[in-house]
Amino acid sequence: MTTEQILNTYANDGVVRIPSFFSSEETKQVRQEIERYAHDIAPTLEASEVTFEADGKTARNLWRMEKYDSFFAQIAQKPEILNLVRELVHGEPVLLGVETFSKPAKIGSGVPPHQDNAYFCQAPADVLTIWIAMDAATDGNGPVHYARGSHKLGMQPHKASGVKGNSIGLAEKFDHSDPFIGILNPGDALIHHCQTIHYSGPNRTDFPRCGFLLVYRGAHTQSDPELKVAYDKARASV
Ligand SMILES: O=C(O)CCC(=O)C(=O)O
Repeated sequence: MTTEQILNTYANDGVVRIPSFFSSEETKQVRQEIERYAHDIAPTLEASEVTFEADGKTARNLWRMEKYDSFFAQIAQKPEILNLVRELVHGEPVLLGVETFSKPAKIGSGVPPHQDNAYFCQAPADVLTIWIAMDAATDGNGPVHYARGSHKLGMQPHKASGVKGNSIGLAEKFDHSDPFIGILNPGDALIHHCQTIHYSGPNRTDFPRCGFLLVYRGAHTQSDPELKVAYDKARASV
């Protein structure tokens, strides 16, 4: 895929799939490093840095991994990644976080429909997520679903969701008529805009569906007071 094709699809759809974003060797290495982190580092961290599934012991999300481990700090600074992100966020990339949405086999929980900028609260909305498949994301194991083009709607109201790891979700119904489903092979990536509505179902299969995420903003974006107020209100709502 050329950079121009990536930029055009991202601009039109608010999400773009990039095959083989990581090679199979890189994917294997990152998967091993995630396992090492979950085993050796996560247990030493404050509760806010890991969200567990309902079993109370399997990680659903590892948050801010770049703060605690140099492997994850470094991988987010790879020049070829930054060069692409620079074009997409219209400015110098600033890392917002390295994280996982691990969706383990059998117990992986769903993610309610949301726009990431309801959490990030940045303006202008030059913020994106690179979601890299560590496992195959199939129809059955809870792939990410997107409402294609929904980044053009602007920010929608959110409310408390009751979901651990995704405290808020869309307050109202949204248009499902043009879905984009993130079916991926290991190493493939999705890049989504921070206003693109997305969600995923639970994983009841025997196959894990781990996503490894790199989140960036352009250096020119700023925290938006109105979005912060909306975030606080959404979190406090029932
Ligand atoms: O991995 C998932 O199922 C959801 C990911 C997500 O919500 C995100 O990338 O913001």
